[in-house]
Amino acid sequence: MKKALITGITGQDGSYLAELLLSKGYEVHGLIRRASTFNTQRIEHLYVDPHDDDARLFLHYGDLSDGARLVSLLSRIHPDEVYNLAAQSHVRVSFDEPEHTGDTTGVGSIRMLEAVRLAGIETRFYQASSSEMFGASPPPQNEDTLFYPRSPYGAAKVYSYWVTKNYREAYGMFAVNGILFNHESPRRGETFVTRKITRAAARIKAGLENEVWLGNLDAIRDWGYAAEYVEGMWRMLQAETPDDYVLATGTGITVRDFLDEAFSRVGLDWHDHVRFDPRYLRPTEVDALIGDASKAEQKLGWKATVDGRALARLMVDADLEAIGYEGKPWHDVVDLRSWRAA
Ligand code: NAP
Ligand code: G4F
Repeated sequence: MKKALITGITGQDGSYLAELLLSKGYEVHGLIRRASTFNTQRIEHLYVDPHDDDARLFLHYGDLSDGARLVSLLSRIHPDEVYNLAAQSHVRVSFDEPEHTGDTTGVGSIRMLEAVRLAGIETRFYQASSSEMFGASPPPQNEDTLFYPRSPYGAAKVYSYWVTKNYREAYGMFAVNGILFNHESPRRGETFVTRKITRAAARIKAGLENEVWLGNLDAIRDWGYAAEYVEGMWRMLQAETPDDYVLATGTGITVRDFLDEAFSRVGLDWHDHVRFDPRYLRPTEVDALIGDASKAEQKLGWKATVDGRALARLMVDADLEAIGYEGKPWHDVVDLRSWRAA
């Protein structure tokens, strides 16, 4: 049985990846942070009491800021594959907490790589690199595009990208960078723009609220479906040789287009509900990210099938369901409030 260690297992991607690896028969180990409240909601459905004989998911307390703990865990677990997904992953927040972002999203990656080296284990290493590294470089962006990060988050990811490549070259480690463009899902954190929009569309439709405050609507993003992207991560670690790959849909739409699609799904006009708050602007913005994933298609046989508009519909439906609506098309429900009261 293959063993994998996932950092960031409680996050959006970590939960889908854990699901995928368990379905492939792996024993999965996850690093989780100690918190005063439960932070494992996204993986609750996968959890089996570790005392049970058939348990294959094991969680360990740890933090990317604690290098010694990472060494001891890696020495003990001896994973065949390590997926380093943990990070302070919010771009806007990285302007508020630049030092913390550098410590986790940047230096955290070299702590993981160094832990693999010091533990003296043979393992394949995946680094969650990001299209934010391209920043101001115009689209389409691929593996050869110049990095020009526009945030402390983007700069920290560039550092992680290069140390991953360096450990591959310096120590012959099977270490790869997955340069992933934005990918979303019903499990997306509620403060990223897609989820903020789909959640608001559902709640406004249900009469639970009436407006949502947003920042820049002109930014273009290449939004794909997270459940498909974790398959690409896994394929990168199954390749014969280590290499870096872009994963993207190849189609970019604006935040405004995403709003249109999400609100139309529930028969609303977003102009009636969206308000502008400059708090959500970034000191420097990334105007347009549209990826060219042809290398991943050719070498890994990976291709995205869900684009940004389909994703908006899928996420709105899931958010309707989350507030009590049970899966019929939205137009079957004339007024969710009366439906809920019934
Ligand atoms: P996410 O939902 O924000 O999850 C981040 C995960 O990292 C959570 O499990 C979080 O734990 C954990 N974490 C944060 N700081 C940590 C620390 N100091 N030590 C240990 N764990 C820590 O992010 P995601 O969307 O799944 O993204 C996964 C990775 O891919 C991230 O590295 C992100 O930067 C990168 N990425 C994401 C996208 C995207 O569009 N989603 C695109 C490109 C790259 P808690 O649950 O306790 O907070
Ligand atoms: O949803 P976002 O916060 O995602 P962003 O900044 O593109 O970063 C995400 O994708 C990266 C890959 O390119 C990941 F590496 C990173 O970890 C993260 O997952 O913002 C998308 C766009 C931005 O242009 C932002 O200015 O939406 C714009 N936006 C407009 N109003 C907003 C809002 N973003 C947020 N979060 N909240 C708003 O109210």
